[in-house]
Amino acid sequence: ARAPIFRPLRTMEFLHDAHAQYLHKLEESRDSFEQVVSEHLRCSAVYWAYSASSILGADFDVERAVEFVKSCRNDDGGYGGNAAQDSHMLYTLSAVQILSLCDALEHVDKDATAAYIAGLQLADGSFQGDKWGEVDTRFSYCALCALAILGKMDAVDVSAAADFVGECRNFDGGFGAVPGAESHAGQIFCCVGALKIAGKLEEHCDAELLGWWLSERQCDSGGLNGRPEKQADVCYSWWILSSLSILDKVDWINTEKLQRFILQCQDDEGGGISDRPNNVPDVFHTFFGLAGLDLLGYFRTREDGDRYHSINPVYALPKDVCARLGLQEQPAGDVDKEPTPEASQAAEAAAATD
Ligand code: GRG
Repeated sequence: ARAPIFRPLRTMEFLHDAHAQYLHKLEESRDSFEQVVSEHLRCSAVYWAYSASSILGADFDVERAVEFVKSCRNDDGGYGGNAAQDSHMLYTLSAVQILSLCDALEHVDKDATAAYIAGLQLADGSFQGDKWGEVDTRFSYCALCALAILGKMDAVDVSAAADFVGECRNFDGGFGAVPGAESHAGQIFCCVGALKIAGKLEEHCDAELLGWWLSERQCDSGGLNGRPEKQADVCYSWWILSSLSILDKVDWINTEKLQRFILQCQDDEGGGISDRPNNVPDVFHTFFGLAGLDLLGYFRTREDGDRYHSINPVYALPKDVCARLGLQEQPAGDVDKEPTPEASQAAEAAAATD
């Protein structure tokens, strides 16, 4: 008999132990295909793996993580994606996040790292990713998030940073990478997060219109896409749910359908979560799938709910780590409540003007 083209529908059980083992194996198998192709961004991969482990309440090798981050540090105060690589804003945030997870921020020279970040801010408030000059709202988020964690927000012009992010807002309520660029869910997370950290969310964001745009991203499969007419992908469970969570509008999507979609993306053989059902898992989607389930309140409904660590939607770090750092707690978001009549009306009005 011929092998079936598609595997039967995967289990709806949450595979805690398989995921913990998958993440543990990643730590051990440095020469696997996945590890080799992600060598250049290893600092971020380590952040995804360790924050995923934290959500699961699984152990990771703190000493090894700290040594690795130290090896990525450059004399300019920034961090590269791996040892002997140029500094970049993306990896500087990942480095600071890993050290936060390890409770080892004393290994950062806070003044030097803040100066590196401040040196990448331009006169219009935007941030370059590195000395080569690309500007993108991802880097605005990375800059403000890292500085908030380090307690060094005063190193940059926060108000100008927020004004630049505001310039990237579009007619549909979403945000893009630069002024005039298409709205994209990944950039929206960065912009909403940056504005929240800057304390300027209300000034630069139309929460009702953006809530409508974000909730329109749910596809028939229950998964979320990153912009109209694109495929659903587990990573948007994070980029969109974190934004909805900051706006306190998680209940504007069908949370049960999204939960089912994420559970279907689990690999029931080797653990880990993939972008779509039946695809190969990777560490990026494993972290964002677990973080998405957490923001949906899924772990709180489980009998073993106490072992999980809830994630903060702004700083993308466990809430207990944020509390330890004195970072502001975000509203939990009541995922069971119905949208208020005012919220539904506003969303309908916004849809009518599209
Ligand atoms: C600490 C969580 C955290 C993030 C740091 C790097 C960063 C800040 C944010 C990245 C935000 C972003 C732009 C995410 C999108 C990533 C992604 C899946 C891009 C794919 O884009 P396309 O055009 O995919 O290939 P679509 O889904 O539009 O077809």
